[in-house]
Amino acid sequence: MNYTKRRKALRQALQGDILILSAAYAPRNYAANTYPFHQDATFRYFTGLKDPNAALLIEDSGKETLFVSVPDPDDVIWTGPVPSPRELADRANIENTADYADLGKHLSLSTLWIEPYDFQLKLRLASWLGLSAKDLASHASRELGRAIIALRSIKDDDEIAELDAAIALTRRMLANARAAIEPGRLESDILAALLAPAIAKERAQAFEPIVTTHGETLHNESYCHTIMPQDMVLIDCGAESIEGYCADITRTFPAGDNFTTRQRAIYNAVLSAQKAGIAQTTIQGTSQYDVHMAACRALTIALQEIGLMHGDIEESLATGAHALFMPHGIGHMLGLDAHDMENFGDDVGYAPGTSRSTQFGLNALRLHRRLEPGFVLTVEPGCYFIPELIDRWQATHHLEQFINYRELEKYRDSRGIRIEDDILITPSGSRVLGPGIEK
Ligand SMILES: [Mn+2]
Repeated sequence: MNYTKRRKALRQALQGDILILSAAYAPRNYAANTYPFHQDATFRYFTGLKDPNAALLIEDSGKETLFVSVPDPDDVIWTGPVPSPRELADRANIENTADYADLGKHLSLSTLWIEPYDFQLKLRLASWLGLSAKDLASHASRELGRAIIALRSIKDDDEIAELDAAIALTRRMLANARAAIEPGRLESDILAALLAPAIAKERAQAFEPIVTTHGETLHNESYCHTIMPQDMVLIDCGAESIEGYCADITRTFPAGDNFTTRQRAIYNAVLSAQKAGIAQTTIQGTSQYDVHMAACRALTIALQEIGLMHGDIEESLATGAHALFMPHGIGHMLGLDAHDMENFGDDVGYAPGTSRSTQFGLNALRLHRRLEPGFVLTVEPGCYFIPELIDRWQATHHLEQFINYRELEKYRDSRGIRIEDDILITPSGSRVLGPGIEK
């Protein structure tokens, strides 16, 4: 990774001194017992460093300084030898070093920075600048955020190689998990099988994996259910590469040898939506909104064939009736974060002058804008049967001109299916990243 080139590009995009903070340790129950440390993706993007309590200051003159905490000599008994500030700066090819404790003296109200999402860092930054934490948002530099987004959105060949490697490892995780699926086992048994190939390679997870027989709960974080013969197991997971790039893949497997007839019909509906979405990404100049709608159109057509929906397809799409079955967006950016750069809010996914729809379903579309070569994004349609949501819509006959509630009664316990792959936009179309994962 060419960190020097990235920093130069950032400096040339803006005028003023630029501050970029590393992440800090987050305490679990007291300061020295911490959650696993995870570096801030923007700091890592510009330095490659994985160390906490550091900061990069790029001055308008071009002078670059790495601020690092100077360790207490007695820390060596707990941590072993740690690299010196000079060694860290050399790794990132940064000329100057300074003590992190002095950082505040080098900042002014004209320094450009992005608002931290970590409350510890919010408080530190506020005290350095003489602001209150609640006033940080109004002083943060949206231009700096946009300049960072512009750089991080376009993945170069080194980054794509990392993403391919992360997906290759994720493929092995999914194969290991799939082989472990068997009625009578717990979801947590499958989680253990899923994680083993990554742990053996000392690789972190991009996010807490979802391993569930209740795929209709979109961010299900429990692993307590026993797998029953007619269940499906939905696994949404992603390993990190050595340099911290994230995979994000979802597959849904039958608990037994085969899906039931109804499960197969729904699976094929989701697969047709994913194929339509991926096909849309190959069209030059398309937007992720178009990808979303292409997938929703295919899903609506398939659900009409099953008998769960009816009525005019385009009218149905315009009202968002399909969101009863797919209440989320088609996908998001992927990179050093699984939801890449989402700490910058909708500046990542929405072009200036556009904003999120308020329609149920479309309001969850994180990425909307025109797709450009170098973008990496997910295409992850799903079909879910959320009994509480079905009941709520049915009680008011909501959009019944497009939804066949009587037929839906037979499917209400069908739970959820999602299929997700990671896509690179290329100058001539798009490519599904990774070695190909069976679906
Ligand atoms: Mn995803």
